[in-house]
Parts: sequence; C-alpha cells; structure tokens
Amino acid sequence: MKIFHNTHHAQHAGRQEMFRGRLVDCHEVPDRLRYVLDELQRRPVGQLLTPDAAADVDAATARVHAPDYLAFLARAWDDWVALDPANAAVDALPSVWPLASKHGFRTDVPPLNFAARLGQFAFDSGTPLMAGSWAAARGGAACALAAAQAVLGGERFAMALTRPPGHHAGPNYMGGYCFINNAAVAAQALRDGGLQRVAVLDVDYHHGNGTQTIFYERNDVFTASIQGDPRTEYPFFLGHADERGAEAGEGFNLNLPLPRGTGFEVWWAALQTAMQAVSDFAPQALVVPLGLDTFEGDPISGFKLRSADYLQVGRAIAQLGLPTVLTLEGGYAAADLGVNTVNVLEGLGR
Ligand code: Q9C
Ligand code: ZN
Repeated sequence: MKIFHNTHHAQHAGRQEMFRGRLVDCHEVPDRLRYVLDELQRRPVGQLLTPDAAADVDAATARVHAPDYLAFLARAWDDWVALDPANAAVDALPSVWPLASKHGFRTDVPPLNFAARLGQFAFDSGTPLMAGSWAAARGGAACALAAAQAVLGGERFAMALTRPPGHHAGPNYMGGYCFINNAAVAAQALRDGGLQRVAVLDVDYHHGNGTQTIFYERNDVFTASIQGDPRTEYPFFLGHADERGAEAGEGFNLNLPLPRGTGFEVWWAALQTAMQAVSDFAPQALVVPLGLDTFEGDPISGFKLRSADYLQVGRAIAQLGLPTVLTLEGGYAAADLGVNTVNVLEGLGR
C-alpha cells in the first residue's frame, strides 16, 4: 500500500487546550506521528511517500469547505497577531461563540474583530491554532488527495498518515483538534475522479460530525460512524442513532453510538452492522477515518480495544473488497499509536 505522510505536521504543535475551566497540555501532539513512522521502520507494511507538491490541494479542499472558512484559516495566525502583537507568544483559542437561536445572536454580519471571527469558525476551545497550523493542515489535505489519487490509479489501499486530524472539521468550522476534513477531501476526490458511490466508515472513538455534516444531504456518499454515545462523549451535539441523513441523503447516514466502557466484542458487532450497511450501499470505494482512540489505554476515551484487536479490524476492512483510503484521526496513547496503527495496516494484508 501507499502511505502518504505529512512532512509539515510538526508545524502544528498546540501547547494547551481548554478543558473544564483550565488550560491543560494538548493531547494531539507531534510525537503521535513520530511513533507511527518509527513502527513503520520496524514493520514496513507499505511504501512511505510524500504527496506531489504540484497537486491542486486547494481546489480539492474547496470542494468540501466554504471559501470564507478557508480564507479565515489561511490568514488566521497573521490576524491573531495583528489583534495584539503579544499574541505571537500564545496559541489562538476562541472564547466567544454565536450560538444559534431565534431572534438571538446573528451570524449574517461578518465580525471585523478577529476574536469574534475565531468563534464564528470554531465550535470548541480545545483546538489551538498557531503559526504553522494552516501549513500542517494543508499538508494533510495534500496527503488525503494523493491517497485518493493512488486509489483512483488502481492501488487497493492508500493512507493519509497525517496530523492534525480532520473528521470533526465541518463545512465552515474547526474543532476537535481538526481544521481540514481529510476524509471528506478524499471521499470527494474519489467522486470527482469518476466514482459514482463512495462510502465512509469512521472508526474513531468520537463521532465524525464534520464528515457527517458535509455529506448529510447527499446520496452519493454514504457515511457510517461507530462512536462513544454523544450523550456522554465528545462532540456531544451530534452522532445520535436517529440521524439518518436529510433530503436526497435520507437513509445515507448511519450512526452506531456505544456506551463508554464498551469492549471489543460489542464494538466488533457494531463494526459488522456498519460493514453490512456499507456493502448494501454497493460503493466503488471506501474511506476509513482511522482513529485509534478506541484503545483501552487512550487517556481521553472510553472503549476497551486491545492492540491485537487492530489486526482484526484491518482484516475486516480488507474483507469488504473495496479500494480503500485511510486517514489518521485520533489516538492519544501516543506510545501505543505506532503499534496500533500498523496493526490495522498489517491486517489489511497488502
Ligand atoms: N481533555 C479526535 O479524536 N476534547 N478528536 C476532549 C479532553 C476533544 C478528539 C477533552 C476531543 C477531540 C480527532
Ligand atoms: Zn477521536
């Protein structure tokens, strides 16, 4: 398989995230990717590549994100420092949001104050943005595009090995450590490359709210997600079982929320359900937002998968028999992330 890794990832290195009234050390750290690359040295299950610099990553990204959001991201750091030169020493985090409600806060007047714009385009205060965030996120999108192109070119499996992750990023917002939705970029690139039906099977511990929202009214991209029950788990406000899609997309979204504490046996049964739904859709390709935060040792999550289980996960995905793009999403037990990720890739079989 072809593994496209993001050489710009370390430019995004958040220091702290807001958690329950305190700034705490970031979980989504550059070391995560280094552990995966180290394990790939020990077990070379694929060809390690970097994306073609000439590829039109901006056009591919604009297919799934709004122009004003992308313009915001591209300039965000400069605007943050312009707000106050002292900001150069701290990461940008939002602290005010236009909560939607009838006759309440308005979003139709674009704010000129950058602190307000940050709140306009972010849904949490856990996603620090710094000087290199845009370059890192854009580098990840290039990996997602390259992986999609590899699959369009006949490769059975390709991976975007990148951070920051992407599946929480919506059409016009960042959050959940995500800026650009790499899985959505890949799925849309597969569609634009001529495939009629593409499925997304999200196995991260957290609901893939961004991906669901991007494709919610479409019947050409089927989205399925297995996740911690949003009544208790992040991102809380999306990911319930009754979200089945809307308009033309009705019936083309599947959520399988599971209680915190769920172990491999029950999770595996949900995977079988999701895989059956993917097969019924008869897609021509699959995108797997691969979060490894379902691991028993994950510091911020609540499922109980063990390292060896990920070999099985890889084998199951391979059994779908579909050309498949994988994107790295969560997984915060950094020292175990290499083994767990490469176990999935080894399970794929080639
Ligand atoms: N201090 C992904 O896995 N905050 N995002 C949790 C922990 C957000 C996870 C609070 C978790 C986001 C891609
Ligand atoms: Zn996650």
